[in-house]
Amino acid sequence: MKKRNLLLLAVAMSATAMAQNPIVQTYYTADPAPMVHDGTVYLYTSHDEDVTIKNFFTMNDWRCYSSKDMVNWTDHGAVLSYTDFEWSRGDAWAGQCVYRNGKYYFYVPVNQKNGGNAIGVAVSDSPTGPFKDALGKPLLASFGYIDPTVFIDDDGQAYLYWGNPNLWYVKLNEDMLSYDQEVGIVKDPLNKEGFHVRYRDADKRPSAYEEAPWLYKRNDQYYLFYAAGGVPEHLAYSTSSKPTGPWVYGDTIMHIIRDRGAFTNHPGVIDYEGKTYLFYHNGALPGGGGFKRSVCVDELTFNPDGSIPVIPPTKEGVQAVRNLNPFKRVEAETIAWSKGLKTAKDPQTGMYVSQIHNGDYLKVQAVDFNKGAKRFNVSASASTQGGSIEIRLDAPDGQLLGTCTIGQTDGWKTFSSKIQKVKGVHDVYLVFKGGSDELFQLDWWMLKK
Ligand code: FUB
Repeated sequence: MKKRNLLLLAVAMSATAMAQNPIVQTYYTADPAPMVHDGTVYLYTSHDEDVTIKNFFTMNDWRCYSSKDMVNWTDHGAVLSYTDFEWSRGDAWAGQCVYRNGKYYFYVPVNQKNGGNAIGVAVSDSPTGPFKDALGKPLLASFGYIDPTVFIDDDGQAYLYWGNPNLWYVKLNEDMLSYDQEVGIVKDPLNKEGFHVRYRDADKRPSAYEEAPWLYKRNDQYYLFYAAGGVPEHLAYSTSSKPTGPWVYGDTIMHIIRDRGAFTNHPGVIDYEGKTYLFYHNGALPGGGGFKRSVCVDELTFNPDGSIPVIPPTKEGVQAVRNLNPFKRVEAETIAWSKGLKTAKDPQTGMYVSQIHNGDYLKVQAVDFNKGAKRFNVSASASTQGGSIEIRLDAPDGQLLGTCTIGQTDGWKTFSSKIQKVKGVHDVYLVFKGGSDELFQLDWWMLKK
């Protein structure tokens, strides 16, 4: 191979090794709604099905992921579906889950059986479900009632914003299942002072506001993030001294994503471990696009006056905020990056990694080997042919620490293999080898000293 080709190959390989966005590769995910609770980031997403029907959003359920380090995301699977609302016929679009008084409230837009838009609320005792329809009927229902977002202020008052093409809010009651009837449903005027002007105004809407509101507070200032445009959408923000406005237009925070974007975008903003993060979506996974989107995350910073500089969407994503301890069981579905894999759930094992074929791999980032490990243990199930796992450092073709052979099994079984001793913090790649069929499934792995 010529020197120039070798150089290009090296650049391509390091770009693959570095990629962190989109943060989920096993499914198409969209409409991120992050929630920080008890030191963990829970990321709720909508889910674009692999097969798009009638060239339109094909969305049936909402998925949940969690992370303590912002780079390795544990897949909790689909935690709520439109079928959990007996009165719904589909369109599981952008929702948000919030915690209050020991319960988790998941606000979601769906289509009613009679065809109209509606916002439902499901409740659970756990952030990862199961969630159940709390009311047995919509909380709110009318045309354009989509994209609910809930913000609980420091005084305990909760606000639910939503809507496209209008922007509405209600003040939720303490029960989170009803709203202040005296205040009622308030429609924002969406004037140009608050939401700027449209630069593609074929649809004659009053301002650049499109959809996907997200309310956030910093230093007594309220920020409303939203998708603006129209289509293709960019992300913008407005500010106010009150959670109910009047809003003052801020600026664009993310331009239209031209390189492998989607025609929509959708913001979700959190503070975690001293930094602020913007979750959004693009169309960057293989086969991706407007109806096959993928959630990404990048850091959001503030200027000294509280304004927000434009955030360029990156492939590299964000840095790990802490290292991962591999001497405790690591769920196989805790993944920083993967190729060719899916996840699945069964009642006995919970979530596991599935669809493993020769050449597929998964990466776990910032793994702290400490003073070194002697063995790699893994729980696998191989009713088909089995295969092997290469444990490699820092790249899919990086230093080989060991190879764990997975024989045929009748159910889940723990396999173990010796590995070379390395110290310090590394990215770990589990690279799967074997024949041409599906090899095995993985439940968890861990290192032994
Ligand atoms: O995911 C379906 C719709 O696309 C959402 O409700 C909007 O926010 C846009 O992302």
